[in-house]
Amino acid sequence: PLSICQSLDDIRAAAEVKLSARARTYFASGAESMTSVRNNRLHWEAISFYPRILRNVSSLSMTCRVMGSPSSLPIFIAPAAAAKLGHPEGELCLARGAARMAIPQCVCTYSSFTNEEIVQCFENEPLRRGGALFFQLYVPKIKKEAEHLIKRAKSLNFQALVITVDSPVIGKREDDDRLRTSTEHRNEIESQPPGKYLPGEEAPTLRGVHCSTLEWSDIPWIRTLWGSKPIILKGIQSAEDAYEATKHDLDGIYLSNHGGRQLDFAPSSVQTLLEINAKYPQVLKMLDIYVDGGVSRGSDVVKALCLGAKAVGIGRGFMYALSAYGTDGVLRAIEFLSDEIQTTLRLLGVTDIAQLNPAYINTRRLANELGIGHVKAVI
Ligand code: HOC
Repeated sequence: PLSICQSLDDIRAAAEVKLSARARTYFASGAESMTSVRNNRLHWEAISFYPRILRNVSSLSMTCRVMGSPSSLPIFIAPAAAAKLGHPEGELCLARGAARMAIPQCVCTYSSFTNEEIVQCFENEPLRRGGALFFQLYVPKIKKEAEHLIKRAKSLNFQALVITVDSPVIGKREDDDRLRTSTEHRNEIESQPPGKYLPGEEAPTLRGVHCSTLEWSDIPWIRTLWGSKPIILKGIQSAEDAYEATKHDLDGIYLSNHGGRQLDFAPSSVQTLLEINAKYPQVLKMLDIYVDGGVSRGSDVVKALCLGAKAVGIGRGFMYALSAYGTDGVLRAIEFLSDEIQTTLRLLGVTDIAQLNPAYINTRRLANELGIGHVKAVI
Protein backbone atom coordinates (compact mmCIF):
# COMPACT_ATOMS: atom_id res chain seq x y z
CA PRO A 1 0.00 0.00 0.00
CA LEU A 2 0.93 3.64 -0.52
CA SER A 3 1.11 4.18 3.25
CA ILE A 4 4.30 2.14 3.54
CA CYS A 5 6.10 4.16 0.85
CA GLN A 6 8.46 6.76 2.29
CA SER A 7 10.23 8.04 -0.80
CA LEU A 8 10.11 8.22 -4.60
CA ASP A 9 12.35 5.15 -4.66
CA ASP A 10 9.79 3.19 -2.61
CA ILE A 11 7.05 4.26 -5.04
CA ARG A 12 9.17 3.16 -7.99
CA ALA A 13 9.67 -0.27 -6.39
CA ALA A 14 5.90 -0.56 -5.92
CA ALA A 15 5.28 0.43 -9.56
CA GLU A 16 7.80 -2.01 -10.94
CA VAL A 17 5.91 -5.02 -9.65
CA LYS A 18 2.65 -3.75 -11.18
CA LEU A 19 3.76 -2.58 -14.63
CA SER A 20 3.49 -4.60 -17.82
CA ALA A 21 6.83 -5.65 -19.31
CA ARG A 22 6.33 -3.11 -22.10
CA ALA A 23 5.66 -0.22 -19.70
CA ARG A 24 8.42 -1.20 -17.27
CA THR A 25 10.89 -1.39 -20.12
CA TYR A 26 9.80 1.85 -21.76
CA PHE A 27 9.82 3.94 -18.57
CA ALA A 28 13.23 2.66 -17.46
CA SER A 29 14.92 2.60 -20.84
CA GLY A 30 18.01 4.57 -21.67
CA ALA A 31 20.49 4.89 -24.50
CA GLU A 32 22.88 2.07 -25.35
CA SER A 33 25.10 1.17 -22.35
CA MET A 34 22.86 3.23 -19.98
CA THR A 35 25.88 5.24 -18.86
CA SER A 36 23.99 8.54 -19.08
CA VAL A 37 21.16 7.10 -17.00
CA ARG A 38 23.58 5.96 -14.29
CA ASN A 39 25.57 9.19 -14.28
CA ASN A 40 22.43 11.28 -13.88
CA ARG A 41 21.91 9.72 -10.47
CA LEU A 42 25.58 9.43 -9.50
CA HIS A 43 26.29 13.11 -10.17
CA TRP A 44 23.65 14.30 -7.70
CA GLU A 45 25.07 11.87 -5.17
CA ALA A 46 28.61 13.19 -5.68
CA ILE A 47 27.65 16.63 -4.32
CA SER A 48 27.68 17.13 -0.56
CA PHE A 49 26.42 19.99 1.62
CA TYR A 50 27.99 22.60 3.89
CA PRO A 51 25.26 23.17 6.50
CA ARG A 52 25.10 26.21 8.77
CA ILE A 53 23.77 26.00 12.32
CA LEU A 54 22.06 28.08 15.00
CA ARG A 55 19.82 29.98 12.65
CA ASN A 56 16.12 30.40 13.18
CA VAL A 57 14.60 28.08 10.57
CA SER A 58 11.08 27.91 11.94
CA SER A 59 9.43 29.40 8.86
CA LEU A 60 10.31 28.74 5.24
CA SER A 61 9.60 30.18 1.82
CA MET A 62 9.66 27.80 -1.13
CA THR A 63 7.37 29.59 -3.56
CA CYS A 64 8.84 30.72 -6.85
CA ARG A 65 8.12 31.28 -10.53
CA VAL A 66 8.71 28.42 -12.94
CA MET A 67 8.82 29.34 -16.63
CA GLY A 68 6.89 32.49 -15.79
CA SER A 69 4.15 30.86 -13.68
CA PRO A 70 3.81 30.78 -9.89
CA SER A 71 4.62 27.48 -8.18
CA SER A 72 4.36 26.35 -4.56
CA LEU A 73 7.70 24.52 -4.89
CA PRO A 74 10.80 24.78 -7.12
CA ILE A 75 9.78 21.65 -9.01
CA PHE A 76 7.62 20.76 -12.01
CA ILE A 77 6.30 17.62 -13.68
CA ALA A 78 8.70 17.03 -16.57
CA PRO A 79 7.31 15.94 -19.93
CA ALA A 80 7.15 12.19 -20.46
CA ALA A 81 5.31 10.25 -23.16
CA ALA A 82 2.52 7.70 -23.01
CA ALA A 83 1.53 7.80 -19.34
CA LYS A 84 -1.40 5.47 -20.09
CA LEU A 85 1.12 2.69 -20.34
CA GLY A 86 1.30 2.90 -16.55
CA HIS A 87 -2.31 3.72 -15.59
CA PRO A 88 -5.60 4.07 -17.49
CA GLU A 89 -5.89 7.71 -16.35
CA GLY A 90 -2.29 8.49 -17.36
CA GLU A 91 -1.61 12.22 -17.68
CA LEU A 92 -4.90 13.09 -15.98
CA CYS A 93 -3.35 11.91 -12.70
CA LEU A 94 -0.51 14.35 -13.31
CA ALA A 95 -2.91 17.21 -14.12
CA ARG A 96 -4.83 16.62 -10.88
CA GLY A 97 -1.60 16.44 -8.89
CA ALA A 98 -0.27 19.66 -10.44
CA ALA A 99 -3.55 21.51 -9.84
CA ARG A 100 -3.97 20.36 -6.23
CA MET A 101 -0.35 20.86 -5.19
CA ALA A 102 0.06 24.08 -7.20
CA ILE A 103 3.05 23.10 -9.30
CA PRO A 104 3.42 23.16 -13.11
CA GLN A 105 2.95 20.19 -15.40
CA CYS A 106 4.75 20.16 -18.74
CA VAL A 107 2.53 18.18 -21.11
CA CYS A 108 4.36 16.01 -23.65
CA THR A 109 3.62 16.09 -27.40
CA TYR A 110 3.20 12.32 -27.13
CA SER A 111 0.72 12.27 -24.27
CA SER A 112 -1.81 9.47 -24.25
CA PHE A 113 -4.65 11.94 -23.65
CA THR A 114 -5.32 14.88 -25.95
CA ASN A 115 -4.20 18.34 -24.90
CA GLU A 116 -7.88 19.30 -24.63
CA GLU A 117 -8.61 16.45 -22.20
CA ILE A 118 -5.62 17.32 -20.02
CA VAL A 119 -6.46 21.03 -19.94
CA GLN A 120 -10.07 20.27 -19.07
CA CYS A 121 -9.05 17.94 -16.25
CA PHE A 122 -6.60 20.51 -14.85
CA GLU A 123 -9.03 23.42 -15.03
CA ASN A 124 -11.98 21.51 -13.63
CA GLU A 125 -10.09 19.93 -10.75
CA PRO A 126 -12.36 20.76 -7.78
CA LEU A 127 -9.48 20.86 -5.28
CA ARG A 128 -7.28 23.03 -7.45
CA ARG A 129 -5.00 25.41 -5.52
CA GLY A 130 -2.89 26.68 -8.40
CA GLY A 131 -0.41 25.17 -10.84
CA ALA A 132 0.10 25.76 -14.54
CA LEU A 133 0.28 23.79 -17.78
CA PHE A 134 3.18 24.07 -20.22
CA PHE A 135 3.38 22.40 -23.62
CA GLN A 136 6.44 20.38 -24.64
CA LEU A 137 6.93 20.48 -28.39
CA TYR A 138 8.65 17.91 -30.54
CA VAL A 139 9.05 19.46 -33.97
CA PRO A 140 7.85 16.72 -36.37
CA LYS A 141 9.81 15.44 -39.34
CA ILE A 142 7.79 17.71 -41.61
CA LYS A 143 8.75 20.96 -39.89
CA LYS A 144 5.64 22.83 -40.98
CA GLU A 145 3.46 20.43 -39.01
CA ALA A 146 4.78 22.09 -35.86
CA GLU A 147 2.57 25.07 -36.71
CA HIS A 148 -0.56 23.15 -35.91
CA LEU A 149 0.84 21.90 -32.58
CA ILE A 150 1.99 25.38 -31.54
CA LYS A 151 -1.27 27.07 -32.53
CA ARG A 152 -3.31 24.45 -30.72
CA ALA A 153 -1.21 24.81 -27.55
CA LYS A 154 -1.60 28.58 -27.75
CA SER A 155 -5.34 28.43 -28.20
CA LEU A 156 -5.60 26.09 -25.19
CA ASN A 157 -3.80 28.73 -23.11
CA PHE A 158 -0.70 26.71 -22.21
CA GLN A 159 1.54 29.08 -20.25
CA ALA A 160 4.94 28.19 -21.72
CA LEU A 161 6.32 26.41 -24.78
CA VAL A 162 9.13 23.97 -24.05
CA ILE A 163 10.87 22.95 -27.28
CA THR A 164 12.82 19.71 -27.07
CA VAL A 165 16.07 20.11 -29.02
CA ASP A 166 17.98 16.97 -28.06
CA SER A 167 16.06 14.59 -30.31
CA PRO A 168 16.69 15.05 -34.05
CA VAL A 169 16.52 11.25 -33.93
CA ILE A 170 15.44 8.98 -31.10
CA GLY A 171 18.25 7.42 -29.06
CA LYS A 172 19.09 3.75 -29.45
CA ARG A 173 17.29 2.11 -26.55
CA GLU A 174 18.12 -1.51 -26.63
CA ASP A 175 15.73 -2.85 -24.01
CA ASP A 176 12.84 -1.29 -25.93
CA ASP A 177 14.18 -2.60 -29.23
CA ARG A 178 14.67 -6.10 -27.82
CA LEU A 179 11.10 -6.19 -26.57
CA ARG A 180 9.76 -4.75 -29.80
CA THR A 181 11.43 -7.34 -31.96
CA SER A 182 9.89 -10.06 -29.84
CA THR A 183 6.28 -8.85 -30.02
CA GLU A 184 3.56 -8.67 -32.58
CA HIS A 185 3.62 -4.85 -32.34
CA ARG A 186 6.73 -4.47 -34.41
CA ASN A 187 5.08 -4.20 -37.81
CA GLU A 188 2.27 -2.13 -36.41
CA ILE A 189 4.77 0.56 -35.31
CA GLU A 190 6.90 0.43 -38.40
CA SER A 191 4.04 0.59 -40.86
CA GLN A 192 2.91 3.97 -39.47
CA PRO A 193 3.86 6.93 -41.64
CA PRO A 194 6.56 9.13 -40.02
CA GLY A 195 5.27 11.98 -37.90
CA LYS A 196 1.65 10.87 -38.17
CA TYR A 197 1.20 8.71 -35.15
CA LEU A 198 1.07 8.99 -31.41
CA PRO A 199 2.66 6.23 -29.42
CA GLY A 200 -0.55 5.67 -27.46
CA GLU A 201 -0.28 2.32 -25.74
CA GLU A 202 2.95 1.52 -27.53
CA ALA A 203 6.54 1.98 -26.47
CA PRO A 204 7.70 4.35 -29.23
CA THR A 205 11.08 3.27 -30.40
CA LEU A 206 11.22 4.36 -34.02
CA ARG A 207 14.22 6.60 -34.47
CA GLY A 208 13.53 8.93 -37.37
CA VAL A 209 10.29 10.71 -36.51
CA HIS A 210 11.49 14.21 -35.67
CA CYS A 211 12.68 17.20 -37.63
CA SER A 212 16.42 16.82 -38.08
CA THR A 213 16.82 20.18 -39.84
CA LEU A 214 15.82 22.34 -36.88
CA GLU A 215 18.32 25.17 -36.27
CA TRP A 216 18.79 28.25 -34.11
CA SER A 217 17.47 30.27 -37.05
CA ASP A 218 14.05 28.60 -36.64
CA ILE A 219 13.45 30.28 -33.29
CA PRO A 220 11.98 33.53 -34.74
CA TRP A 221 9.47 31.45 -36.74
CA ILE A 222 8.39 29.63 -33.57
CA ARG A 223 8.28 32.90 -31.60
CA THR A 224 5.97 34.46 -34.21
CA LEU A 225 3.58 31.51 -33.98
CA TRP A 226 3.68 31.28 -30.19
CA GLY A 227 3.62 34.95 -29.19
CA SER A 228 5.08 36.56 -26.10
CA LYS A 229 4.63 33.84 -23.45
CA PRO A 230 7.82 32.06 -22.33
CA ILE A 231 9.76 29.83 -24.71
CA ILE A 232 12.25 27.44 -23.15
CA LEU A 233 14.76 25.24 -25.02
CA LYS A 234 14.89 21.75 -23.50
CA GLY A 235 17.90 19.52 -23.98
CA ILE A 236 20.83 21.95 -23.68
CA GLN A 237 23.90 19.82 -22.96
CA SER A 238 26.84 22.18 -23.18
CA ALA A 239 27.91 25.49 -21.67
CA GLU A 240 28.54 26.72 -25.22
CA ASP A 241 24.93 26.13 -26.28
CA ALA A 242 23.71 27.68 -23.03
CA TYR A 243 25.70 30.78 -23.95
CA GLU A 244 24.48 30.66 -27.55
CA ALA A 245 20.90 30.61 -26.22
CA THR A 246 21.44 34.06 -24.65
CA LYS A 247 21.67 35.52 -28.17
CA HIS A 248 18.20 34.33 -29.17
CA ASP A 249 14.69 35.34 -28.26
CA LEU A 250 14.29 32.84 -25.42
CA ASP A 251 13.10 33.05 -21.83
CA GLY A 252 14.97 30.11 -20.44
CA ILE A 253 16.99 26.99 -21.03
CA TYR A 254 16.34 23.53 -19.70
CA LEU A 255 19.47 21.43 -19.16
CA SER A 256 18.65 17.81 -19.82
CA ASN A 257 20.06 14.69 -21.43
CA HIS A 258 16.50 13.39 -21.77
CA GLY A 259 16.78 11.11 -18.76
CA GLY A 260 19.78 9.43 -20.40
CA ARG A 261 17.54 8.20 -23.22
CA GLN A 262 19.15 10.03 -26.13
CA LEU A 263 22.94 10.33 -26.38
CA ASP A 264 24.82 7.76 -24.33
CA PHE A 265 27.72 9.41 -22.42
CA ALA A 266 25.95 12.76 -22.62
CA PRO A 267 26.68 15.10 -19.70
CA SER A 268 24.24 15.09 -16.83
CA SER A 269 22.42 18.35 -16.18
CA VAL A 270 24.56 18.74 -13.03
CA GLN A 271 27.68 18.56 -15.19
CA THR A 272 26.33 21.13 -17.65
CA LEU A 273 25.32 23.40 -14.78
CA LEU A 274 28.84 23.15 -13.31
CA GLU A 275 30.34 23.94 -16.70
CA ILE A 276 28.08 26.97 -17.15
CA ASN A 277 29.17 28.21 -13.71
CA ALA A 278 32.83 27.69 -14.65
CA LYS A 279 32.85 29.00 -18.24
CA TYR A 280 29.85 31.29 -18.78
CA PRO A 281 28.52 32.42 -15.38
CA GLN A 282 26.82 35.37 -17.11
CA VAL A 283 24.26 32.93 -18.54
CA LEU A 284 22.85 32.47 -15.03
CA LYS A 285 21.93 36.14 -14.94
CA MET A 286 20.62 36.31 -18.51
CA LEU A 287 18.35 33.26 -18.71
CA ASP A 288 16.33 31.18 -16.28
CA ILE A 289 17.83 27.70 -16.05
CA TYR A 290 15.83 24.52 -15.42
CA VAL A 291 17.24 21.01 -15.06
CA ASP A 292 16.12 17.40 -14.90
CA GLY A 293 17.55 13.89 -14.92
CA GLY A 294 18.05 11.39 -12.12
CA VAL A 295 16.17 13.46 -9.54
CA SER A 296 14.68 11.35 -6.78
CA ARG A 297 15.16 13.47 -3.65
CA GLY A 298 14.34 16.94 -2.42
CA SER A 299 18.04 17.28 -1.61
CA ASP A 300 18.78 16.96 -5.36
CA VAL A 301 16.45 19.90 -5.96
CA VAL A 302 18.24 21.99 -3.32
CA LYS A 303 21.64 21.15 -4.86
CA ALA A 304 20.42 22.29 -8.30
CA LEU A 305 19.17 25.57 -6.83
CA CYS A 306 22.54 26.12 -5.11
CA LEU A 307 24.14 25.90 -8.57
CA GLY A 308 21.77 28.50 -10.01
CA ALA A 309 18.84 26.47 -11.39
CA LYS A 310 15.40 28.05 -10.90
CA ALA A 311 13.50 24.76 -10.67
CA VAL A 312 13.86 21.05 -11.27
CA GLY A 313 11.79 18.69 -13.42
CA ILE A 314 10.90 15.17 -12.37
CA GLY A 315 9.79 12.80 -15.14
CA ARG A 316 10.22 9.11 -14.33
CA GLY A 317 9.43 9.65 -10.63
CA PHE A 318 5.92 10.82 -11.52
CA MET A 319 5.42 8.11 -14.14
CA TYR A 320 6.12 5.52 -11.46
CA ALA A 321 3.90 7.36 -8.99
CA LEU A 322 0.88 7.36 -11.29
CA SER A 323 1.57 3.79 -12.36
CA ALA A 324 1.63 2.51 -8.78
CA TYR A 325 -1.16 4.56 -7.21
CA GLY A 326 -2.83 6.86 -9.78
CA THR A 327 -3.52 10.43 -8.64
CA ASP A 328 -2.83 9.53 -4.98
CA GLY A 329 0.65 8.41 -5.96
CA VAL A 330 1.34 11.70 -7.73
CA LEU A 331 0.12 13.69 -4.73
CA ARG A 332 2.24 11.61 -2.35
CA ALA A 333 5.33 11.99 -4.54
CA ILE A 334 4.93 15.78 -4.46
CA GLU A 335 4.50 15.61 -0.65
CA PHE A 336 7.72 13.60 -0.32
CA LEU A 337 9.63 16.11 -2.42
CA SER A 338 8.14 19.03 -0.49
CA ASP A 339 8.99 17.40 2.84
CA GLU A 340 12.54 16.60 1.74
CA ILE A 341 13.14 20.10 0.35
CA GLN A 342 11.89 21.64 3.62
CA THR A 343 13.97 19.32 5.79
CA THR A 344 17.09 19.93 3.69
CA LEU A 345 16.62 23.72 3.81
CA ARG A 346 16.17 23.76 7.60
CA LEU A 347 19.15 21.47 8.18
CA LEU A 348 21.24 23.72 5.93
CA GLY A 349 20.19 26.78 7.92
CA VAL A 350 18.27 28.33 5.04
CA THR A 351 14.80 29.87 5.28
CA ASP A 352 14.12 30.90 1.69
CA ILE A 353 15.09 29.11 -1.52
CA ALA A 354 16.29 32.49 -2.82
CA GLN A 355 19.15 32.30 -0.26
CA LEU A 356 20.64 29.16 -1.82
CA ASN A 357 24.01 29.62 -3.48
CA PRO A 358 27.19 27.60 -4.19
CA ALA A 359 28.52 28.21 -0.67
CA TYR A 360 26.15 25.52 0.62
CA ILE A 361 27.55 22.72 -1.50
CA ASN A 362 30.85 20.97 -2.16
CA THR A 363 31.22 20.11 -5.86
CA ARG A 364 35.00 19.67 -5.87
CA ARG A 365 35.04 15.88 -6.07
CA LEU A 366 32.63 15.86 -9.02
CA ALA A 367 34.32 18.75 -10.81
CA ASN A 368 37.71 17.03 -10.44
CA GLU A 369 36.35 13.73 -11.63
CA LEU A 370 34.79 15.40 -14.68
CA GLY A 371 37.81 17.57 -15.37
CA ILE A 372 35.70 20.70 -15.25
CA GLY A 373 37.86 23.76 -15.50
CA HIS A 374 40.72 21.81 -17.08
CA VAL A 375 39.60 21.37 -20.67
CA LYS A 376 39.70 24.55 -22.67
CA ALA A 377 38.77 23.33 -26.15
CA VAL A 378 35.49 24.75 -27.50
CA ILE A 379 33.45 22.96 -30.14
C1 HOC B 1 7.33 8.37 -31.52
C2 HOC B 1 8.66 8.85 -31.24
O1 HOC B 1 10.40 11.67 -25.04
C3 HOC B 1 11.03 9.40 -24.98
C4 HOC B 1 9.96 10.39 -25.31
C5 HOC B 1 9.36 10.32 -26.65
C6 HOC B 1 10.05 9.62 -27.75
C7 HOC B 1 9.33 9.80 -29.05
C8 HOC B 1 9.20 8.59 -29.87
O2 HOC B 1 10.74 8.21 -24.93
O3 HOC B 1 12.14 9.79 -24.76
